[in-house]
This record gives sequence, structure tokens and C-alpha cells, in this order.
Amino acid sequence: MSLQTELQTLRDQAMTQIDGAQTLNELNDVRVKVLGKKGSLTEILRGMKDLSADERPVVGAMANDVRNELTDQIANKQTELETATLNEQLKSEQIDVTLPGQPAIQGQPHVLQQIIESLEDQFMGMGYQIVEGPEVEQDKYNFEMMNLPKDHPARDMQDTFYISNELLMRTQTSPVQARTLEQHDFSKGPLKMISPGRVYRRDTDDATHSHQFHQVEGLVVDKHITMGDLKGTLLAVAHQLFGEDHDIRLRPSYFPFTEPSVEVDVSWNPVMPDTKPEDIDWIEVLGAGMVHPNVLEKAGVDSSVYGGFAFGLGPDRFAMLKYGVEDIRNFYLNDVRFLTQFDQKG
Ligand code: FA5
Repeated sequence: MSLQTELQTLRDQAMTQIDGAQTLNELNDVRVKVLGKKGSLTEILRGMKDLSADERPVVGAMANDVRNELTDQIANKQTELETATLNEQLKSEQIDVTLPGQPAIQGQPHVLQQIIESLEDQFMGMGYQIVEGPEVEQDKYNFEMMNLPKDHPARDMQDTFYISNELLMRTQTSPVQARTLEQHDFSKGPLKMISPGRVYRRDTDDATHSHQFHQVEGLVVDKHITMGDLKGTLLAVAHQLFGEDHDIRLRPSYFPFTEPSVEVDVSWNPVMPDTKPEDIDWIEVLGAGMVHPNVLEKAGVDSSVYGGFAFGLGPDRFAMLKYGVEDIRNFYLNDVRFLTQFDQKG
């Protein structure tokens, strides 16, 4: 077969392949196969050395024409394929700007977290530090250092989930008192701290009890701290959470780690100057008292120099009172219809 015929055949075949290319990749394969350094056109041109001097320019010119023709055809096909791809993409990514928008649902802190954070803000404003303690606690901190030795009957009221003889799910945030007292350097100033967190008890769940709930512990230790300081602090808390027209009342109580101990009630109805004492409804919200000297001594603090007050309040109960929630279990069911009622943004 003469070179001219070979070139003609190559041209015809290449044209068909270019036309048939479905994708840019396929088109590129054709280009490399025909026009590339090791392509079929180069292969044919190698045979030119055997041609006569007359034939050579004729075949050379024809080879050039074929190359140019194929190059143009490839460029056209490339544009065609690129346009098709772009159109396909535009079609699939079409946006209907007239569709209504989808509102973004923004979360919010859980209502109990809101109560805890507002207490944290208030106490930080009064110069308290916020301390965290472990939920899996040692018997030593949860009970013994809080003046509750192994055989103490008051342990029964806080029966809990034991992990081993010495490790348990803490029943109260009071162990953080012992942990903080041990660490505190009194030469640098008084100790004022609160410690919010989860606590656990083997209580049977009902409308006002949960086996897992929250407490916020408070502890102030310095020289010359009095029961008046405790009452003033708790009154400030009640005012902040419930409003200025709510009062508090301290009733004698018993905790092994405070002496004297009190239970604190908040007036549930507003108290006006002319409200008669018998018309006030009181609701218990927390336990408190003056730190027992044994608790100070066990943590290495000299109880003849230092003294203080402590309290432990239940934010779950605070939230129930503040918002009129009748069943504590609602806080733990995580039903969004319930939780979104306490949207801080209103
Ligand atoms: C204590 O736990 C003491 N550690 C509090 C304390 C601290 C007293 C420092 C003195 C000094 P009590 O068991 O009463 O006390 O619990 C304190 C508060 O936790 C209660 O007033 C109540 O608000 C809340 N509470 C107790 N048990 C439950 C429960 N099962 N579910 C929800 N809240 C509870």
C-alpha cells in the first residue's frame, strides 16, 4: 500500500474515532494514539525516507494536511464535549431560588444547665472559684472525710451504686469540699468555691426524686465566718433565681459534716410587707450549715483558727420550682417539646 493510501486510511479511521469519542478522556486517547510521538501518523512518516525525491514533498504536504485536519477536528470535538459536560452540570445543579427556606434549628443549653450557669455567674461575681470533682469517687472523700465513718447510720440515706468497696458513684457534691480543703493554701486568702455536678443515689424514681440528679456545693472557709454570712449568701441566691420578693427560712436539721445544720426553705409565693406569716408557702431547696471542725481537721486545716459555712443545693428542684415543673423525670426524658419551652432567647 502506498504511503498516500495509508495516510488516507489513517485519516478516515481517526476521523471516525474522534467523532465517536464520548468523553474527554476517550478523545485524548485517540489524540495520543494518532498524533502522539509514538502515534500511527509518526509511524507512517518514518517510511518517507524510502521515497523518491519527487514523491517526498507530495507525501510530506499530505501528511501535514492530515495532521492539521485531525488537530482541528480534535479541538472542535473537545469544545463540543466540554460544552456538553458544562450543560449537564448546570442542569443537575439547578437551584430553584423560589423554594421556601428551611429554618435552621438552633440548640440551647438544657434547662438544668441554664440554672447551673446562672448560679455560676452569680457566685463568680461574689468572688467564688468553680471547682469540679470526679463522679466516680472514693469512699474516703464521699463519706469518711465528710465525718461519716464506715458504720455511720446516715450513710444509709445515701445508699448508692458501688463500683468496689472503696469506689462509688458519688452521692453528693460534698466530697469536693474535702478535696478543695486539702489543696487550699490559706496563707494566700480565704477559700470560696462552688462545685456543680451530677450525683447518684439508689433512690426510687418518682415525681420529686431521680436516681441521678444535680447538686451545687458551696464552701466558704476563713477566719470569722458566721451563720449570718451563710444566710445572706443564700438569700442572694434565692433573690437571683426566684425574684426579690421571695424570702428564705432556715430550719434546724442534721448533716454529719455541718454543725449546726439547717435545711433551707424558699417562700414559694411572693412576700409583701403586709403578708401574714401563716400565708407564706415554704418549700425546701437545700441543706447547709457551719462546717464541722472534724471536716476541717481531717483535711489538715486548723479548726481553732478557721471556720466556715457550706451548702448543697439541688438545681433540679430549683428548676421545678422556678418553672412549675411537676415531675423531675421530665428533665431526663429529653423530649424536645418539653425542653424548647426553656429557650433562653424567649
Ligand atoms: C446533701 O446531699 C448534703 N450533701 C447537702 C449539704 C451540703 C448540707 C453542705 C450541708 C452542707 P441532701 O441529701 O438533703 O443533702 O440533698 C441536698 C439537696 O439535693 C436536696 O435539698 C434536694 O434539693 C436535692 N436532692 C436530694 N435527693 C434528691 C433526688 N433523689 N432527686 C433530686 N434531688 C434530690
